[in-house]
Amino acid sequence: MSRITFTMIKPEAVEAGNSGSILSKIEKAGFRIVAMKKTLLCKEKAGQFYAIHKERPFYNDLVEYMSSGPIIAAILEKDNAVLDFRSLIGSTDPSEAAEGTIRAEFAESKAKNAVHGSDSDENAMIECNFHFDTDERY
Ligand code: 3AN
Repeated sequence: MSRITFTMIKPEAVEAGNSGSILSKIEKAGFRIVAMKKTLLCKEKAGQFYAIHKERPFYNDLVEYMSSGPIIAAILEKDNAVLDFRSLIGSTDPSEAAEGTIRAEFAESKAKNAVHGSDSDENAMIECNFHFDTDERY
């Protein structure tokens, strides 16, 4: 089991000024920030990142949304990182997210759901490498 996962704080949460509170929750839950940057994804890059969802009906809206404003991308480290981070963020749909989770507190909707979290060790590696070079990791 890998100790690494990847997250993005999504545009609506950055715009609302919730980045600090979200990062605080992440650190308090025992994750170490290995690499982090605030960046604006162009449509092409957002499209590549979510290529796995290309056939889903919400793909175009998702790409539009994720390129609509700055995001914060980060690599996180902890034992059992992928699963523990999925528990910390809660369900994709915030109305189903458990109390105390990041999405329950900060997500606006299923589309604007505050944070991304990798869904497997394999995808975590792909997503970390998509956003960061190895010399950016401490
Ligand atoms: P999660 O982010 O919980 O892993 P996925 O992988 O199913 O969820 O979806 C990726 C992203 O696509 C979500 N974070 C959300 O922004 C968007 N999304 C997923 N399902 C929907 C939906 N039914 N309508 C609109 N956007 C969606």
